[in-house]
Amino acid sequence: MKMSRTRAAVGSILALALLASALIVPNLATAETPGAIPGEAKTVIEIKMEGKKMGFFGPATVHEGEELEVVNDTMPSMTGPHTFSLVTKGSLPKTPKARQTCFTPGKICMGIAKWYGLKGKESPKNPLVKAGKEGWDTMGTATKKGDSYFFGKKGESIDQKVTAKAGTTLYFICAVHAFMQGSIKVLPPVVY
Ligand SMILES: [Cu+2]
Repeated sequence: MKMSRTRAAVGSILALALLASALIVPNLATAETPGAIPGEAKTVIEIKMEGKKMGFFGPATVHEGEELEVVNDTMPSMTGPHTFSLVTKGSLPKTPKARQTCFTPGKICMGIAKWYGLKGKESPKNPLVKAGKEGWDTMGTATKKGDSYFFGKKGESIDQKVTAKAGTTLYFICAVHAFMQGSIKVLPPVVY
């Protein structure tokens, strides 16, 4: 009697273990980056004020396949909204004059508004513009869509995988504040 009860207990533990693995395996199978454990590593870029300087603050590098989160820590009623928009290096306005005229026809800030299907500085209905593959990978120009997110609220964040190839440097800008610019270099994927 005692023996059979133990066997039954072992059997049910095995059944639970099998059930647990059945529940876990499909998640691993759908992971986009083989070798990377989803949720294991996350890189964060913050939109915030440091003293009087408003900008993007984050690390210089991120690994291919890693989650890259961008979070807005500013108050839109004070600063206005922001975008985190991937753009080609050549699209970035470099001089004060180029930044002042960024939101004019043919320039990148107005170009980003057009990615959203907007004519002016109104807020988009859908905050996310997807270009190329899923995740952060495509840098746009004044005439070609790139990946972008529009932040209309404090505390709002967007979290996507970096799908750009290792060796790429992703450049980004805020279409509302052309002086908000940055870049992050994509390193080879981490193998766990
Ligand atoms: Cu901004």
